[in-house]
Amino acid sequence: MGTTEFSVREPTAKEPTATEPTATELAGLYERMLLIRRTEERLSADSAAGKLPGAVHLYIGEEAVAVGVCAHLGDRDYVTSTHRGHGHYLAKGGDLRAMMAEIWGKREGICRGMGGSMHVADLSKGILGANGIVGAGLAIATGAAFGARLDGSGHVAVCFFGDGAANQGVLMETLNVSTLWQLPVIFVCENNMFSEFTPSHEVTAGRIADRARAFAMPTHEVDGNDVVAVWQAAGQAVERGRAGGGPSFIEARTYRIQGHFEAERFVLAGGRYREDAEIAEWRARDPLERLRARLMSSGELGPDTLGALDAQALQRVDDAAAFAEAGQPADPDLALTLMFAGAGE
Ligand SMILES: Cc1ncc(C[n+]2csc(CCOP(=O)(O)OP(=O)(O)O)c2C)c(N)n1
Repeated sequence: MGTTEFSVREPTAKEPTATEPTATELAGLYERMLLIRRTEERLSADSAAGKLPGAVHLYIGEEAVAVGVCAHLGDRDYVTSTHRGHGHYLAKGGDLRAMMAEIWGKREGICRGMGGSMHVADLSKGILGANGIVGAGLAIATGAAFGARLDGSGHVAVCFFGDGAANQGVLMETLNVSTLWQLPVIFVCENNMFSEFTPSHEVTAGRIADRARAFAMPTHEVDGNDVVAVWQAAGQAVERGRAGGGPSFIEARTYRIQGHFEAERFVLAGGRYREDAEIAEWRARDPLERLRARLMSSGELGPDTLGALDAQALQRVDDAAAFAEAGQPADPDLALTLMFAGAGE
């Protein structure tokens, strides 16, 4: 131990401790969650109206995870996302208009309309991309953290991934190498209890967080619908990563309120994979409503301010949707040129 450049983590006496968000921070968390929620409600409606060119996987009900984590990140920190990536992109500060245009397949999109919903990315904001390959972000984030470690920049990389992705072999590889090399990566497992139409308990053995514990990695298991709990765990993990304390693992238990993707009913053809009562139970734990109730009861934000924030979010979403609808269709000639780094610039 200690003979290589990258030493194995020794627990230190100075582990980060959880703090409480200020009233301003809480309001910021609420505003960001609200924007994601209203954006995706609009996408759901536009998908049902047949306006969107492809499938959209919505994050409704899971917003507290992305927002609670990304509140601690700056533009030079990295995130990798999943096929359910709009919330991560917006929580990390991605441009709403450019994301909407991307989902609509327009040239004005953040990837010129060539990527669509499952590939929203903005490298200038450290958003390394949503990804249709389940589990792919694990290795990408670990590589980004390796770069940050070599640069000594103090930046961290966050990998958001699902409980389904937690069953990919690459999780073991990245837990191993990030521990061995003490990389500033934060693994955030969004355990929403389903992998497509299969309940987690049918395909996942043991507790997911225990996989990280096997590497003696600092691990947090949190209520993913409680943005403050997520914010606190992420704050500790980010602080640890920036200070050279190596990787952390957060398992956030949450639930996706919408289907695996919008219009899934056409695939299911009348088949069912979850009960209405279960969805209702989770609706009652809606992370946005919980934060709203907390802000109201503590008197931190009154009904007028909350109403104004709602109107503002809706206005931003309307503006972005109009921008996307009025955009130019993506240029098919870019399909080959954009295959290669540096091409098409
Ligand atoms: C490597 C790979 N295997 C399978 C799929 C098909 N697939 C798409 S989404 C998904 C479920 C992923 O579940 P989870 O990681 O829990 O994410 P969630 O959809 O619940 O957010 C699967 C199996 C894929 N896209 N990539």
